[in-house]
Amino acid sequence: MRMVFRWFGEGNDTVSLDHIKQIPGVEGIVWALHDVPAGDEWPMEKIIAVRDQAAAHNLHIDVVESVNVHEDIKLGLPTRDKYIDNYVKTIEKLAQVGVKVICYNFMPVFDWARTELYKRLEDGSTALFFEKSKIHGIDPFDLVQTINQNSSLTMPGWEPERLAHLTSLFEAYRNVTSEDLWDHLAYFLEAVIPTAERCGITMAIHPDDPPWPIFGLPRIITGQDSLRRLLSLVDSPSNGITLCSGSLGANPDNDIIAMIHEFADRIPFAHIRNVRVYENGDFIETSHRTQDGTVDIAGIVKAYHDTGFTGYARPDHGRHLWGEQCRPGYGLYDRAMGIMYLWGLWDAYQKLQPTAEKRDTHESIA
Ligand code: DNO
Ligand code: MN
Repeated sequence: MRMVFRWFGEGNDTVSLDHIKQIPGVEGIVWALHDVPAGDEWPMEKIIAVRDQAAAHNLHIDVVESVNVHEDIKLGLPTRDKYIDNYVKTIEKLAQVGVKVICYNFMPVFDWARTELYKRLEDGSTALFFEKSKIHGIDPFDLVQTINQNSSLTMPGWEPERLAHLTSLFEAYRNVTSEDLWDHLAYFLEAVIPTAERCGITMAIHPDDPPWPIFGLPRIITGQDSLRRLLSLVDSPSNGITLCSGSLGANPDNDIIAMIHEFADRIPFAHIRNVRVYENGDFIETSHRTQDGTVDIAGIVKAYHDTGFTGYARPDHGRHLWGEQCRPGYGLYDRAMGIMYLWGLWDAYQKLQPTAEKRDTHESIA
């Protein structure tokens, strides 16, 4: 398990590379050019700037999260080909600086969706929260109108400046079924995977978060069956998965341990975090510790250990602690503690039963 840490870039993150460097066992950053719009080709000089910043701290840039997919690709519009072209060029450039894994997602319109960013937990910390009733059964067109009339209803991702655009996006998705979305994903992967394979890069899809359709928009990467289908779209080692325990764990029917065993050789990147799912389907993000949520993090780390996982892993979202002002979900403290919990589990499993990875290291030393 190779530990990495998400970093949003100079001036765009409250956590510094100096901080990251001090977390035990972190060897690289998970990064992206957050100021480049989805669909554009990434400029080489900006890529090199991040590489140099990381290198100055002895951190690698092997994992990119995310090169975002333009909506026209997800919608299957004729204009998609030029955005796919740009995507292919970006893959080639990232390969030139040594990138190994590109995380992406195929969620229409929204990335992760939550109803509250700072929900108070019993311990006084705050965390991202999803209240099902606030989202389900709501017609997106009504919602846009309601938000337009009452700005206090604004939710993350629903900032007023996005709203005009949102209405037309919802309009565009009106007749896009989940089968259409699968077709568009297959078209995208058929176009980009050969380049990724030639460049030694693995594309790693992030599951939908939460893993079910919202606002009438289709969502397709939701569990074990859909991950199996994803892998079958293009049969290549470069067509892989970012297995996110928190996203998938929001649906208690998802057996993440079974997924790790089934897809072991196709998971180049693991997101490991916990959530607490309530009986009514609401969920809140918690500390990484197994007992604090409803996802069996200890069992998940054991599954990675038992399958000889040699990929990259990062703690995912964390709570906001000790008054830290940070990007929602991306503070320093809880993610750093999360890493120590993951290492604690990993090291204990390694001591009890060394995996292939450890045996390899021993052999190469001998
Ligand atoms: C949620 C997070 C996501 C993730 C993107 C990947 O679990 O990891 O925000 O970064 O969906 O594209
Ligand atoms: Mn994740």
